Amino acid sequence: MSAPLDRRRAVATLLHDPGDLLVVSGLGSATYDAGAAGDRAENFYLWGAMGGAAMIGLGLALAQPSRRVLVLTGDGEALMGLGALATVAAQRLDNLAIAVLDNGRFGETGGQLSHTALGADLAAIARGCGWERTAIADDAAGLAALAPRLRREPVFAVIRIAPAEPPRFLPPRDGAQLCHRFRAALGAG
Ligand SMILES: Cc1ncc(C[n+]2csc(CCOP(=O)(O)OP(=O)(O)O)c2C)c(N)n1
Ligand SMILES: [Mg+2]
Repeated sequence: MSAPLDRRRAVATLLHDPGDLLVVSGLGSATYDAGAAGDRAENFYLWGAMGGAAMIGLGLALAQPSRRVLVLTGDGEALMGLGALATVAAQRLDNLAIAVLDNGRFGETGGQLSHTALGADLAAIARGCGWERTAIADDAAGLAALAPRLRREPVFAVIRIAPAEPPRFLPPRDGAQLCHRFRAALGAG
């Protein structure tokens, strides 16, 4: 059996050479991972709004149909906004993908077991919500195959990562600044 995926390395793989990919990262660890992979204006970090990452990604993908959007978030964050999966699927967008970093834990708040460690299957839930394309990556080969799909397909992916927490990497936290530079990167002034 291969080693469980390290979250920092996994996200570095997903966000390698990102081009103009728009990234919405869920609060806490997913945001640290996205920042550690390389802070950029096209990253919209959520420092709160738990449960809202998929819906923010949806709004962005609707508003920017010519851009690709990747929502990168945690299992706990995704579990808090499950209804969003049905709403996103119903829109049948081509330019939005969701990747859930699933450690089976609420890592940020002390590592309490999440529902995915207790029987909930997010990929199956997404399929039940109408997502036609779902994927699970739990090793390096699976991740390497998934990475390009996240840039070109409307896929909901679960990436099973080890529960270990790397040191926090804190990208910018000023919401107004993040908003302005993101808008500027979109050419929205
Ligand atoms: C509404 C709300 N409830 C709870 C929290 C506290 N909280 C912050 S991050 C987090 C857990 C996030 O878990 P997950 O998305 O799986 O991230 P990871 O395990 O990668 O840290 C919790 C419970 C919060 N910030 N907002
Ligand atoms: Mg988690």
